[in-house]
Amino acid sequence: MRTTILSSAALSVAALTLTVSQLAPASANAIGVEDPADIGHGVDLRSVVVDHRADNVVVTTTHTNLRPSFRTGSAGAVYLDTDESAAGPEYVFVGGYFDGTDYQLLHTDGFGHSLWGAPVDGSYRMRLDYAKEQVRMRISREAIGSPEQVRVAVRVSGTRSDGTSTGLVDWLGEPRSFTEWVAQ
Ligand SMILES: [Ca+2]
Ligand SMILES: [Ca+2]
Repeated sequence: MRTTILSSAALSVAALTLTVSQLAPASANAIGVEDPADIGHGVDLRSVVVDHRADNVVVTTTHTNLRPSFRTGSAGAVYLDTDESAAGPEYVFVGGYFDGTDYQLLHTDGFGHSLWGAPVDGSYRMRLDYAKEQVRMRISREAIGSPEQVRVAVRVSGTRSDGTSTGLVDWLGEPRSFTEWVAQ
């Protein structure tokens, strides 16, 4: 069982979610985006906060009923777009969202498994918080080329209790759509 200690930073992100989803200025260094309850599974994506800090990009996703059981099959991919001049995402943070799974930050040449490339050599981490039903990813800016701005596209998926998973995919907004750019 993984234990997560809530930091004051995590709490401030929660507070930030409210603030930025109400204001959302174009030049924000943090944004919050909401998604409806729409897939009838615990991994159902409800909001994403992107916080572009001096040293790290922190992405926090909140879900309907995130649970530790492997039977949930809950997993996700956060695509990071760091270069406006090159179409599509340059990196993808992939991870399992149930207890005992792993995660990895990869180079990518676009959306979809077949385009995923080598692991990124740099500092990053993912924490699961079942009490808050949140997944928090911290990525060193240096690990992703110290971009001036980033935006993300988020895809989560799960498995039903009968083992099937057809249709249990939830994108933030439209499939393969990005958030607004978030400047540092
Ligand atoms: Ca949703
Ligand atoms: Ca790009």
